[in-house]
Amino acid sequence: MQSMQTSLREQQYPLVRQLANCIEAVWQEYLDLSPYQVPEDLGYVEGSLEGERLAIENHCYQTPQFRKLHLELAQIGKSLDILHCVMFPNPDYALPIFGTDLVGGRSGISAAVVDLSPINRDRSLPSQYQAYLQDLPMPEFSHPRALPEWGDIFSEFCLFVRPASPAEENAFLDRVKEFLTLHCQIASTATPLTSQVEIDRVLAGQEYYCTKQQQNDKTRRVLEKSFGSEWTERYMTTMLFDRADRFITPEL
Ligand code: BLA
Repeated sequence: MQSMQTSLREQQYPLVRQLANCIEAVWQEYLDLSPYQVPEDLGYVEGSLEGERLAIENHCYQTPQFRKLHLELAQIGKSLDILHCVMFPNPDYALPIFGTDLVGGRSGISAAVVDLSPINRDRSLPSQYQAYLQDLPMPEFSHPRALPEWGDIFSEFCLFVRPASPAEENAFLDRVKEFLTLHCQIASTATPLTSQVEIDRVLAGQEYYCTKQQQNDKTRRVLEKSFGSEWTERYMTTMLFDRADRFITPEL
């Protein structure tokens, strides 16, 4: 099993592999990682209902601030490589949701997305994030892409492009590293909420994010082709975009 997992990453498009390595390195540098129990049958999955083989490997961790750090690598046939990553904060931390998605193959990456998505009602990022991000120079990309209709969850700093050259691929990688480093630094010194009302607001914000992401038909279609609609629904709602349990803080 382990060797299969290692070899999937080795076979993937260089930017997918580089981004996976970068994400894990930043996590290890800034966060206090512990294992996260992936449902037994979902750590490594392979399917092929019609057409090509789809292989998925999941790497998950948790930390004091994050209930789930999820890095997923997928490969469809020999041609399509996918990286998906979401960091779900614990509901007692009013932190945005870091997410990134890379979709591509032999001829290049067609979609590269990264964002720190706000979870509060007015859809703005905390001031620490704003202050840093608004001064960050924005690299030029020759092929920006338009967000889909469900994309109202993303912040004004969301980057969504088709990187058209090795230089643009590197610029995307640098951008993800900047977002991720900032996020891990802020998170590791954040203080937890103590008010149930505020915690409930975080939960509602995370739930809205998940509901919208579950509307991504492009993800759904790819998974349904290999695994069918029932499995896909379960995977999208339990593994990709699951809701946090509502926990009650002890009376203070
Ligand atoms: C797009 N995601 C896509 C596309 C595919 C997938 C095939 C279309 C690529 C293109 O338009 O060029 C497929 N993505 C997957 C699959 C998985 C996956 C199968 O993660 C997992 C197994 N998606 C996310 C996250 C973000 C995200 C965390 O999972 C952002 C933070 C965004 N993906 C995202 C967006 C699009 C996309 C915005 C474009 C959707 C569109 O144009 O309609």
